[in-house]
Amino acid sequence: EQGITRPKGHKVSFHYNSRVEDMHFGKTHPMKPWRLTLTKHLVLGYGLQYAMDTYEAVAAGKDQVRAFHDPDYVDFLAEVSPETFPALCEVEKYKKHIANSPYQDLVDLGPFNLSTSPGADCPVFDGMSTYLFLYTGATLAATNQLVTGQSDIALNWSGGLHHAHKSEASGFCYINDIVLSILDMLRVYPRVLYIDIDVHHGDGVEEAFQRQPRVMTLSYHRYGQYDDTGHKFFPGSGDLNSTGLKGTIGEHFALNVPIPSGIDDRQYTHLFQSITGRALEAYKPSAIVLQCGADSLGGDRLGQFNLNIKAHGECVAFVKKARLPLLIVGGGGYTARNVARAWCHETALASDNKLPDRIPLDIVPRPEAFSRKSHGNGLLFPPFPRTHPNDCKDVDLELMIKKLDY
Ligand code: V1P
Ligand code: CA
Ligand code: ZN
Repeated sequence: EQGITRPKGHKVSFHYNSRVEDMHFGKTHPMKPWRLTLTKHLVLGYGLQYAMDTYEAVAAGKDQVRAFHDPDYVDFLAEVSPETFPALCEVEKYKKHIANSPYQDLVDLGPFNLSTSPGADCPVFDGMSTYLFLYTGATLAATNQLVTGQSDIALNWSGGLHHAHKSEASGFCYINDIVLSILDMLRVYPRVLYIDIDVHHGDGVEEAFQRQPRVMTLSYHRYGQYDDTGHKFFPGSGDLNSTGLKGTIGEHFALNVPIPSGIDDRQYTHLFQSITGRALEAYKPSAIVLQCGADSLGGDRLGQFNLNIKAHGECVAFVKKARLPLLIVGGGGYTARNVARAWCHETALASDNKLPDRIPLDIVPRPEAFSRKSHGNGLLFPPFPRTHPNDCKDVDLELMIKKLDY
């Protein structure tokens, strides 16, 4: 494509398998793999494939997933489907994994926090095994590119499922591809910095490495009351004082930036650059994993921040400036047309390309997704409508920056 060039001085690889697009979590479920289809359409429409090495992902093996997850959980995930779920629930070795959940009344839960009820966060759906092992395979292939020195930046927009626990699915996440990636990185790199700009707390990754000084986790997230229902914003963890497991050598190697709703571009960029800059300086990581959840954008169906795509992308540009091996993964993002815009823009940033703002509607297969009258057809179109009042006070943010600088 005209104007698209390969970056000088570094190599970028893009890892993906279109089969993840066929998945449906359920009619009312906010997680839509369709956002990955739209992202692919934009990336290809702009011609960014000419700037990177593109790899078709293959499924991760069960043995690879067992590096973090409970072997029973891995067996269950490999076999589960809406058809096999009832019988699997009766298998003795899985019965001990039926947890006491505060949401027990709301949905009929099976083992590992999985459920076939509509409305469950982690439903069992058709083809889910294929989907889980594919997004994980893509992240592991991307990681392999980095640790072998074949890529300097590796991208997997279908990964970044930061809530999954060792033997439990949580918040739309089943396999924690990030934890598996970092475990592979630790064979090669002395220290890994994990940065998470999804609007939700990266609790699964933090928990996995809470005793581990060789991994520093840094999550920026909405924290506090969800609305007037009395519920907390999911998952409810990640306050300023959670800094790693006390009494272990991992203490002080977790950082959390809890943020009230409605934060704007200026405030977020200042927070992000101050705290991330300081973490880089103090921790001196050998490699970085950046989770780019796009639910921190304004107008997201679940998120409560007011970021524009430009500010979201500036986080990627800032981290890239560290010139360290960098894995970039996706995560949340529930207003599909905006997720696709952000991740396409960030693919361009990773490969040193500046895209024309006019989306090539004549080339993308679904131009109607990007040509809404109300939103215009630009890539970084002007500010999202402010859907949440800004509850962030500059003085409080400044205090937070100070407190985190220990
Ligand atoms: O708030 C909850 C729990 C489940 N409820 C009973 C309380 N769950 C959230 C989960 C959000 C997960 C975010 C994942 C990620 O960080 C990474 C991929 O982005 C939730 C919400 C919400 N508004 O927070 N679940 C749902 N909405 C939901 C809605 C409809 C159907 C199924 C789930
Ligand atoms: Ca986060
Ligand atoms: Zn999220």
